[in-house]
Amino acid sequence: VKEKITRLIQHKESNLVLSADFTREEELLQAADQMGSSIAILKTHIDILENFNPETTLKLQALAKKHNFLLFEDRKFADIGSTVEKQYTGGIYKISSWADMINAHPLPGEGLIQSLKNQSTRQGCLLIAEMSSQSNLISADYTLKTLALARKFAPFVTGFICQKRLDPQFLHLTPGVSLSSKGDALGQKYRTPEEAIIRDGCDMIIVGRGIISHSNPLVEIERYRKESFHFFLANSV
Ligand code: 5BU
Repeated sequence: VKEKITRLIQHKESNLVLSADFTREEELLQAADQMGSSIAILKTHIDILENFNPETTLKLQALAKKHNFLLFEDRKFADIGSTVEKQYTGGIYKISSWADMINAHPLPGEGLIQSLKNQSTRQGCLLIAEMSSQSNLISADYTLKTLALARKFAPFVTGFICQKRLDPQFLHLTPGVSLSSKGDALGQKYRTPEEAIIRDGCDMIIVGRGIISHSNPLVEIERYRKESFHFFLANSV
C-alpha cells in the first residue's frame, strides 16, 4: 500500500488527504466528486452520516475509481482483537469490504493489529502514534512503543497518524493542519502545511475544516494541494 500511495502522490501531484467530515451522504459524495482530482486519499468517518445506506460505500468506491484516490476510513479501532474483528468486517458499515486504508490506536496491543491484519486483503493500516489535540494522553514512550509495533507488523502497517516524522520507512499522515486557524474550541491544534511537512517532516497532510468549511472549498483545496506538494518535493531532495 505504501508504494501505491507514493506513486499516487507523484502521479496526482498531491499529498493531500481530505477529511470529508460530512453528516449527509449527498454532501460527502458531492465533495468526493468535485474535489477527488485534487487529493490522493479521501478520509471518511462513515459513522457520522445520518443517512448512510448500503449504496453509500459503493458510490464512494465508484468515485474513488473515477478520480483515482484511496478510501481511508478513520475508524480508530481501539479494542481487543475479537471485538475489532466484528467492528471491521461486520455491523452496517462492513468497513473491510470497501476501505483501502484503516487506522488503529495501538493501546490494546498486538492482538488488535493481528486481528485487523487477519481480516485484511488489500488494506494497509496506520497506527496512531501521536495526536493533534491539546493535552492528549500520548507520551513519548507510548509513541516509541507504537513505532516498535509498526516495525513488527510492516508492511501491513503502512505508516502513522502522527505529528512528526518517526521512521522514514513509513508514511506519516498528519492531522491538525490549517492555513486559516490555530485551533478550535475543543482542543484541536493547527499548524500550517509548511510547518507540518518541512519542520515536522510529515509526508501527507490531513485537512478537513480548513477546506470544507471555507467559503470556496474548490479554490481552497487547490491552494492546499499546490502548497503541500511543493513542500513534499522540497523534502524529498
Ligand atoms: P479538521 O477539520 O482539519 O480539524 O479535521 C481533522 C480530522 O482529523 C478529523 O476528522 C479528526 O477526526 C482527525 N484527527 C485529528 O484531528 N487529530 C488527531 O490526532 C487524529 C485524528 Br488521530
